Amino acid sequence: MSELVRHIEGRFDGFASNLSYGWASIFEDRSSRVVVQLIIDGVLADEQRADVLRGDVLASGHGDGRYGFGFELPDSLQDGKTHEIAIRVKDTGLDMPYSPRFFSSYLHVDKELFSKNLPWIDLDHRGEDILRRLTTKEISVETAKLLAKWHDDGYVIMDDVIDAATIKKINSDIDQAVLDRAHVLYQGQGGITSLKDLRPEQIIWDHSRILEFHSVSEAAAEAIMARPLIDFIKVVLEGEPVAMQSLLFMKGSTQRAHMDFPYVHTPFPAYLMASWIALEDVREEAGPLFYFPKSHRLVPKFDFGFGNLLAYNDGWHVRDFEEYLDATARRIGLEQKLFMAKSGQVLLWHSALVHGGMPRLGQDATRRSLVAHYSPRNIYSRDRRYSDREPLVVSKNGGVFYDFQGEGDPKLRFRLMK
Ligand SMILES: O=C(O)CCC(=O)C(=O)O
Ligand SMILES: [Fe+2]
Repeated sequence: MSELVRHIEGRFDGFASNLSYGWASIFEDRSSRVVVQLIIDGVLADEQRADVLRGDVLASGHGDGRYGFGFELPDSLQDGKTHEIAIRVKDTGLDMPYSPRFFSSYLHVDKELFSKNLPWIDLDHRGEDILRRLTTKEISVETAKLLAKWHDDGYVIMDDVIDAATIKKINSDIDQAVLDRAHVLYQGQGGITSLKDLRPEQIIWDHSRILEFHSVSEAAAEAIMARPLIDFIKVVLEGEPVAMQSLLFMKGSTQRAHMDFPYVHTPFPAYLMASWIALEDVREEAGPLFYFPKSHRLVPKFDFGFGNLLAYNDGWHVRDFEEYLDATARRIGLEQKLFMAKSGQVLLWHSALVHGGMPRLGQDATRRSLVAHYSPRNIYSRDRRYSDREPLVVSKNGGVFYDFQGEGDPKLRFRLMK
């Protein structure tokens, strides 16, 4: 038959839900049907005759219009990674127009999945568990107290875990990065760019942040990987912690009430924690961090649509989420607390703790802080920025982070490059 094939008409239209669909027909032989193949990440996965009636194809004058195909994509593609999907004509071995396309599965975590996958400390019987670990000397009295607080309130505050010299060095690294306009990721209103590509007047600290500063500043890495933080995270999450990202704020975020897990995606959202490290004393006019103790347990999770607790787009439902959280926390009667931190103090919070940044009273008031998110490495085994590659793992103090700027060259790590 291959000699007969002159022109294949049609296209790979795209995805509808988990179906990849399109149509294919032989221009010279409208009565024939074409066999098409589904190729996933370069590997033949399925084939079928393209013979489904497509009204639009018929209407546009192509034979009897029975040239449609639709492949169901396997569930294994729902893994949070991006997959290359091509449709190939079997006889010619040629890919259809608009191949390949890229299929990005959305992680879907519903209420049941969330509540069935809780770390031990979130379970009801935690009291006995803490006691048992204390008796077997697995944990110290100090850690037991922190764990009880974590279970009840969804946060802990740690003093004296990051020394003044480290904080001072982070601050001078920041000043130098800004002065030199080093290659440091800057996320502002217009998306993510590098400080080095901005003119000084374009660098503003309202509603903006620096990303992954721990990859270029060893002091920042030292802080987010401080031994007492990593030790505590390890006990809570029962695994080797990976610091998956860091955010550096120069001013109060003024971010409205939210939980972090809908935005920082992992398949097991309860296995996610954040640290907030004060890089200077927080003053009231700078818009302190606020949080609602116990909200991680007592505020029912918000449905972003189709039962998914994870958010995928900015927009109206994010506003609804924020309003819902604020209203619900208050309706339940939860107390709102402010973190009037001293430089070097750390607040760790549960991924479902409701928190945000208070409005700034003084527009110029700074409030430097460093935020990091952690997950167990066995759950978060790939760098979210390069999910198709083995991550570049840097070990520190019993935890790891995935290096960014080094890109395989450790000599470039912890350097502010222009
Ligand atoms: O520092 C703040 O105001 C809030 C930061 C925050 O919510 C976050 O980074 O997740
Ligand atoms: Fe947050």
